[in-house]
Amino acid sequence: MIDFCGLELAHPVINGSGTFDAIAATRCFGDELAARFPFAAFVSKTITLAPRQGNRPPRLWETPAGMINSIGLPNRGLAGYVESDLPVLGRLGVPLITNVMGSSAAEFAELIEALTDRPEVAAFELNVSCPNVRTGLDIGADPRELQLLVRRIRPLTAKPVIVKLTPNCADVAAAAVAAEEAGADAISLINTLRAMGIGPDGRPWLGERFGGLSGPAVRAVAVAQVAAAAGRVGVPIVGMGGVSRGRDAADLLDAGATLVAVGTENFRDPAAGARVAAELEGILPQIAG
Ligand code: RRO
Repeated sequence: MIDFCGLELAHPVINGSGTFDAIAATRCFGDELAARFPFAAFVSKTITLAPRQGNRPPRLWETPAGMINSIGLPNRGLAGYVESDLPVLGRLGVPLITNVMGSSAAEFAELIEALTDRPEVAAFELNVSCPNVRTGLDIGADPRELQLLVRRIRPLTAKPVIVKLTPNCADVAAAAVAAEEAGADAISLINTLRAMGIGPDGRPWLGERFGGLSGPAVRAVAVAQVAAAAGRVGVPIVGMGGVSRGRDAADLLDAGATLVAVGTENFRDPAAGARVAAELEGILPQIAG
């Protein structure tokens, strides 16, 4: 068992927000999913106060060893999450980490206040790093703004608050320090790297032109940023970015992470979380428990 901010986890592998549709998987596999759930905790996809349709298509572009997404936060909004998603996500058999995003500190606060007493929610992850929408984008890139946000949110819940940092900033370690000083219980990184794909006609392929790059292409960036953050903060770190094998997870743990999240690989192999955890146990038996 691993203690992560007071949550007891069976192993150190969780999912990256928005990369595993546990609701669709429950529809397909029913109770069997919870019996063989691939992650030690489940991070829900980002929710916002109001429902959102997401970005205009195309939303995905494949690169060598990576993927650029410009999904744009489609979600049912807070009310839809509480009514439709929470009853399902609360029965996965692992702690639920709810990922939230607002375009202002007040919006983040409203989301946390509405959800903090829900028994299904074990912890929160603040998405201050989505490179695909205009509002709220730069909070995570500016340590002072990030600190103001986390200071505002911290007193609103007794549950752990994880701050998911953006790699698209001058100094990720400074952002990590700001989050820790403001009371974050943990940080997670990296979100996707701002990127653009040019289509066969010579124009940007994605409907919103820019997107976020993930997958093995970003793995070395993730290792470097986790190491930089780990050198400056004492709170636990959830490391992610291009993890597709146990070896990749071990590298992030060696760089200073406490947990590792699998993201893009889940689209290729929905059982990747369990596989990476099993491979990791062969590499670092003392950690993978
Ligand atoms: O929805 C998205 O397009 C998105 C989000 Br919220 C995020 O945090 N990271 C990303 O790559 N895409």
